[in-house]
Amino acid sequence: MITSEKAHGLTGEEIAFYDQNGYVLAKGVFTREEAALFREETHALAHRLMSVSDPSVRSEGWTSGAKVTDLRRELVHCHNVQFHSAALARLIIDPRLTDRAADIIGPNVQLHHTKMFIKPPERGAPFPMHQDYSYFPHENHTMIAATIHFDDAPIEKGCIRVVPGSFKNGLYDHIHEGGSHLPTEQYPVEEATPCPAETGDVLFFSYLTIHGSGLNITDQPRTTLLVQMRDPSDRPMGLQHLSRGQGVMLRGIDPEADAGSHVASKSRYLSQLSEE
Ligand SMILES: O=C(O)CCC(=O)C(=O)O
Repeated sequence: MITSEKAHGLTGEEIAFYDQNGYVLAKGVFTREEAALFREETHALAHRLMSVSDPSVRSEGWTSGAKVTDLRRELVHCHNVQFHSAALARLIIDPRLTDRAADIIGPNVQLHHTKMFIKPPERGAPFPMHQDYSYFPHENHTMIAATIHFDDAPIEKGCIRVVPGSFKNGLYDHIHEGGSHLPTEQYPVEEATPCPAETGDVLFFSYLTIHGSGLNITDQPRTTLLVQMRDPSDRPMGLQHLSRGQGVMLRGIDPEADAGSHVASKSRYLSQLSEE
C-alpha cells in the first residue's frame, strides 16, 4: 500500500548510536531474496557496460589505493544506476530505505547521486580513509550515504570501515591526489572500525564520518549500492560533483521547489548550471 506515513524508521537505539558515532548498520532492511535480485540487476548492468567496453566501468579504483596495498586492484562501478535500471530506481525510493534516512536527515530526503560498486574477487580495490565532505561540502552537513549490501560483506571482502565519532570534528586535511584521502600512514584502513554486513543490511553514515575499505581477498565479489542523500534545503557550497538526477525527491517534499520560480533553489542541479 502506498502511504505518506512513516512505516520503517530506525529504532531509538539505532538513532542514539548514530548520534554518538556518525554511522549505524541497519540489519535486514531488505530480504535476502530481494537483495539477490538487486545483485543480479547490478551484475547484469556491469556486464552490459563492459560488453561495450565503457572505459568508466572497470578500473583499478582510486590510484591512491596503491598506498593501501601492493597487490593488484580492480573496481567495477557505475554512477547513477537509476538511469540504467527501473528496479534500482524503485529501490532508491523504497520507504524501508528512505524512512530510515529521514530519521537522520529529516522528513524531506533528496537524492545527490548513486554509485554501484562491485569489488571483484581476490583484487577488489580498497578505498583509503576519507570524508565524503571533501568532495561535495554543504552548509548544514545533512548529507549521508546509505550503502545497501547485495551480498555479504565480511572483513575479508573489504567491508566499509569507519572512525566512530569523527563526524563531530569537521573537515580533516585531505590529500587531493588519486581520490581525496587522508594520509594513509596516519589513518591506516586496517586500524579503522570494520562494519561487516550481511546481505540486505544498510550502513548509514554522515559525509563527515571518516571511512574507507580494504581489499577484497575472497573468491566472491562484494556488491553494494551507495545512495548519497541530503535535506533539500541544505545548500552545496560549490558546484562540485553535479550529476544527472541530482535533486530528485526520494521522500517528502522540496519546500524550495514548491515556493515558486522566484525562489532561488541552489540545491537543485539545473538552477546551479544556469547560474554558471
Ligand atoms: O564501498 C566502499 O568500500 C567505500 C566507498 C567509499 O568510501 C566512497 O564511495 O566514498
